[in-house]
Amino acid sequence: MNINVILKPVLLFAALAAGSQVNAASIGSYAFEDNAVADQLISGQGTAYNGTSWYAGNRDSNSWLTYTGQAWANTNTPNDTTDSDLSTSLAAMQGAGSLSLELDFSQTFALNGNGDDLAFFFIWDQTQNDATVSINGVSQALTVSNVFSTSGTEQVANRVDWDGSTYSNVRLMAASIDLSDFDISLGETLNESLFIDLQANSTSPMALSLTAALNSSITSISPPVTPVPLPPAFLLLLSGITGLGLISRRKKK
Ligand SMILES: [Ca+2]
Repeated sequence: MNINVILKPVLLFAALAAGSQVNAASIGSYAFEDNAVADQLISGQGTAYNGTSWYAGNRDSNSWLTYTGQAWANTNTPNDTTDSDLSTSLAAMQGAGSLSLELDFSQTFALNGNGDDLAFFFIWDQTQNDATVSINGVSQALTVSNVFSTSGTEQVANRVDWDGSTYSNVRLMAASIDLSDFDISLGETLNESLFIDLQANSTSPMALSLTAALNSSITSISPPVTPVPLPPAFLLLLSGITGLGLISRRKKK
């Protein structure tokens, strides 16, 4: 049992509730600012399960439905992947098709710093499942592995409610990416949402519980703007306008 992971969701939530106060947080060997959690689910496509309820996302209508046991009904956007709690998640289930989630950060900007920049945390065994991240029009399959502390202790998720039971020591896995692989320059912030596609190829749910920016900035940093040379046609037009001006001035005389 790992106390760090048990306490971490509580500590994260406390920092988020405090607002502007920014402190360092960590999950195993992954370190990030407390407010650097993707806290917005912009849209979703496909069927999701959170251990208790089923949801269906429709990106075109930017809406979510939930299953009442008899029919699908409108619902608010589920927040299981956008809270700061590792024990809650949205999952793609075997046979239910792929689940695509569009995520964003509202309190910070993910920054392309040195090394990996974004970490995705999953619960349950993901060794047979697939996840693909798309940013800036570039897609990359995630390589997911167990999470360890800096001293080498394997981390787990606790208090996971699933199918009517509460589980401890649930396998915690993570994958990280470098924004340089997505055509984002070093020192540049991510100024758009990111997409993650989840596919369960096994009976183990492909369950995303939390996304963190390992490098972040409270202000948007754009790459330096290089001057655009004027096209030759525009220069010709400009000289034509100047010429007309000269003619009209001559006519007035
Ligand atoms: Ca990087």
